[in-house]
Amino acid sequence: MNTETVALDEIRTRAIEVLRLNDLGTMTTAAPDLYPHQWSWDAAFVAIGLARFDVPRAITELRTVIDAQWSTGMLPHIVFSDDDTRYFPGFDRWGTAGAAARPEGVRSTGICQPPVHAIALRHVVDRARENGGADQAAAESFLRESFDGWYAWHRWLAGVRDPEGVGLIEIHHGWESGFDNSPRWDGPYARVVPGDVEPFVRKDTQHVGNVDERPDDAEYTKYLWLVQQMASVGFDDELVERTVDFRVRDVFFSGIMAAASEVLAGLGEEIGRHAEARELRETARRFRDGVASTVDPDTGLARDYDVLARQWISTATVSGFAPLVAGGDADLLDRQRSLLQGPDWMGHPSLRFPLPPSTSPSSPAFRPRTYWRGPVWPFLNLLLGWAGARNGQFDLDEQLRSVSLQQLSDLAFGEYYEPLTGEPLGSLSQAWTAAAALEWVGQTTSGPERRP
Ligand code: 2M8
Repeated sequence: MNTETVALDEIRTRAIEVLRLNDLGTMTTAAPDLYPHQWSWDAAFVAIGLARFDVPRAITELRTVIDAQWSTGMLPHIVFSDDDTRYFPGFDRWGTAGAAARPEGVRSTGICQPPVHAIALRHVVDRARENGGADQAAAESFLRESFDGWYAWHRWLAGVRDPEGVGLIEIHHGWESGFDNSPRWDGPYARVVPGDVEPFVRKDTQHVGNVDERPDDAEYTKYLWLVQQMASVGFDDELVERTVDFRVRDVFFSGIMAAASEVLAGLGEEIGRHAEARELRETARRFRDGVASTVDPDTGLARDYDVLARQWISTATVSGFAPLVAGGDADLLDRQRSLLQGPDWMGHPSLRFPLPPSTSPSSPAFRPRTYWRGPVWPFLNLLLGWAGARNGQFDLDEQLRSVSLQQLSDLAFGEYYEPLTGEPLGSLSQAWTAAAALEWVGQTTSGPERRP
């Protein structure tokens, strides 16, 4: 056994331990202390990792996500476990108890996160088919059983969050983007003026090494104000849009929407759902075009759009690479790939590892230790690598995979990493980081199935 194989075996073993540590049976907590519940897009990445060693458990993870689906089609961003002690804001504070569309018996929030789920389901089905036998039967049966749910989710997003058909998803909270306190949202949040926010005591700051890594109390007050606004109208889709002080077309969310709609179309075709597949391919095209239309000709980066202020958002964050995720025009993808590998991003000379930081180190908004304002997020690199391989950019996929594995050989499975020092920050034993590691190790050891 050479050194690389030993290291990979160890990463795999420890990553499995992390997923087991976070396993509550039917859901995997996003992190052991900081996040003791199931988050929607974390669960999708977790399912990708689980599928590398336990296909039935990967199916269970996705089943928990889909079982929490609201009658509108929305998938809530958190499905709460029974642990009401360690996370704020918990189920009671969300005010979703009386929301008409929430399925009875499932405690959840009333907002959503990016739709990575179909991409996860694709991975689960592929791993199950490689294994054959009971795994294959279970995954194929789950695909048939759950397809209508995923399809309804995509229809809800396309219809309710892009009613004008511009090919961009509108979000109503930074938490919906998953990039919570990214400098992308500084402009929109600067215009949110909270009314009376009920008093609160945060818990997140107790679980990280330094409170400066997390959003501050003023930011949290705005986050809670938006929740209160949505709760005041029972999380009704139409009323929320008219009420809430944060309305932004999120380009990265939209890129994922394009990619996942294409993937879901392919899964639909495999089970004979041709009409739905045609519609999903059309949805994918609409969002690919929508994402491409936001690209700033000066910077080459895609942009969000602040609906209330009628302004483009041009901060240099990794979300500017939404076209790579969405797919589409070969020239645009080539330009984006060069930009990503260039000196403002992965090629920046100060980086410990050549991996994309969440904000460009060349931007004045870059904060290397603060959550979504600069650190490297391994799960995002998995997504970018997957997209790169799908786009035929195998060098990008390979670089992201091999360098990320070097970074993760510290075995801390940090929530995010300091880009200049490589230090793990936020929560350790973060589930989707372990899952990303498992997927990368699996790709290396089980053969180059995604490469030419
Ligand atoms: C972070 O977000 C939650 C709120 O949803 C939080 O800070 O309390 C984000 O990184 C988000 O993208 C992620 O899904 C979640 C759980 O890992 O944590």
